[in-house]
Amino acid sequence: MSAEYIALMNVAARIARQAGDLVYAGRRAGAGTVQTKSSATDMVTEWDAASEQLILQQLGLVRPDDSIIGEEGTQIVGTSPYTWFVDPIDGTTNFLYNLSGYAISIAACIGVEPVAAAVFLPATRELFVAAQGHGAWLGSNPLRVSSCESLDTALIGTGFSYSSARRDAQGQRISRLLPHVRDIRRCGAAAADLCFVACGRLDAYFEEGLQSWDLAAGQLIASEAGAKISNFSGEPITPSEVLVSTPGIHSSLIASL
Ligand code: LIP
Repeated sequence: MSAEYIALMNVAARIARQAGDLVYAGRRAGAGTVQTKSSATDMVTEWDAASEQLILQQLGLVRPDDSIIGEEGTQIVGTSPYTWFVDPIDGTTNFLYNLSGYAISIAACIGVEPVAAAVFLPATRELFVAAQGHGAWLGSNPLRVSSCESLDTALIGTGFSYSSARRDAQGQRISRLLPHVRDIRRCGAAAADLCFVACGRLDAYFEEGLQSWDLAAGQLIASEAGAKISNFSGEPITPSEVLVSTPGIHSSLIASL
């Protein structure tokens, strides 16, 4: 089975880079048509749709029997054990504002458990990959989480909801946490935040109210790099409550959240 996970990882990596090159080139020509989804700040551009179409077409060529679930509406039921979770542009607001923090996130899962993953950051051309049981890499460099052992020196990533009502509670949680950590970063794309924990650029990342396509690939990359993953109470992670950190501060973060 392990050789198959490596092969799936390489499929995800190739397609994530192709989709990333498409949207990066597209953005240089302008954001194109833009629509809103769940709120006035939840945006989708024509490049989100174009990226998902490319990913769908490429997966269909090499993995015709697999299921595919995409953020922009793809729901294909296949006959194989694998389901691909696809975020064609994670960090759409960053993309729209021409900020570098957006990513293409592609994961192959058995059920909801990711077994192969790729996250590509087009603006910095960084490709993060992982295969279950084999580790995680940035390019050809193996990844390991930071060695942070204390919350008061920890750099913590987080994100906020598109719903202003939920942001009120999230802001209050951040104001309680901020005096007890090194600092907070809000990068704007969950997949990138999770990869940043995997490579030690962040010591932890937490967020609530994500979707499976935001989480799946970055979750595997972070866990294969040695991160501890759970919900805010230390129970199994779900997209609605994500807490990923270097092991030395995980229990302190649970107590603080
Ligand atoms: C984004 C997430 C991010 C969250 C944003 C948004 P999208 O996903 O990656 O972590 O804070 O609110 O949900 O909508 O750009 O694919």
